[in-house]
Amino acid sequence: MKIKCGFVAVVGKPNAGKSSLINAIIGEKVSIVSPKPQTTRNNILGIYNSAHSQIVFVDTPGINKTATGLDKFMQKSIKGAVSDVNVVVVVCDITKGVQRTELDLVEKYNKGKIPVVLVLSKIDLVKDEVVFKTLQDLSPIADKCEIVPLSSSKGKNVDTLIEVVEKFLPEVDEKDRYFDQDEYTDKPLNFLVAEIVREKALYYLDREIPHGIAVVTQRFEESENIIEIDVDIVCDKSSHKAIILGKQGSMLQKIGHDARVTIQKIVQKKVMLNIFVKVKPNWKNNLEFLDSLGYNINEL
Ligand SMILES: Nc1nc2c(ncn2[C@@H]2O[C@H](COP(=O)(O)OP(=O)(O)OP(=O)(O)O)[C@@H](O)[C@H]2O)c(=O)[nH]1
Ligand SMILES: [Mg+2]
Repeated sequence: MKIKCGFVAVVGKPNAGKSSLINAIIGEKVSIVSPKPQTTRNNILGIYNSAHSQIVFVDTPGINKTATGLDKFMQKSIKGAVSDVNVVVVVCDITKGVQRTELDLVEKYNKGKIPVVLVLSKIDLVKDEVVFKTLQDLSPIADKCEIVPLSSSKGKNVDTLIEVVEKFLPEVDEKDRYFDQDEYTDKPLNFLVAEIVREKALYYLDREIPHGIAVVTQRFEESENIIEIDVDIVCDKSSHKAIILGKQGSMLQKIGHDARVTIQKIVQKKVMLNIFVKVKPNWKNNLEFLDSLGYNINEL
């Protein structure tokens, strides 16, 4: 039997709702989400499987121009994601409106003959009139892309996006699908665990601190009834370490508690989570350390 099968890059500004959209499509937590921009740091695959299709969505970091080794890795990841895909989905937060960045992306991929879908995200936050008006304003580019307004939080119109994307995908023999049908991401559980700790840290910490941390899983031991996990939160300065720990360890306790609850839901097992905070000055420019985190610019 033939199925529709292909790769779809999901790109857009930081905080546009890319990772939320991929989680809504897959129905599992594949990629972490936070109210702060620059949450996603590397390309993460979310694999959508249905009876008649397999669509591999590539979540990417938000488009941004800054200069540390990590930032360069993140921006190169986006370029890597859009080379060789069947479709590009450009996500635009409708509450911010469609701006130059999104229009330029549509133009660029349209010229490169890659089908483009412009997603207007977070429509649950605006009145219907705003959606109509935005669609009207986009009529000059309507021949260059498909436009899908949707809400990942409410699951509204997410199925429409899947239908639109499937139209552009090639038909292949079902035995030629890229991944087994029960796979839904390319990342191992210990990566997701570290990301969930980073998600909770992003939620609780302020200013530059959440963006100045990396989280690494050091130990992941599963026995019949329990999973024991050790993770390091690595930060730039000892003053940051003090804030991450909080008064008598209260901040770390909150991060650890929330992370454990989320991880337990995913693994369906009791979890013992130990978090250690370590200082590694200027780690964002330490290529060896970035490499150990999986942020290897040479592999893109
Ligand atoms: N109300 C509402 N909020 C949403 C929706 N989609 C995403 N959000 C919120 O928008 C914020 C950013 O979402 P993310 O999915 O992390 O955005 P992103 O584009 O992946 O961001 P980066 O990884 O930083 O580039 C989070 O607070 C989400 O909860 C939606 O459909 N409705
Ligand atoms: Mg993201």
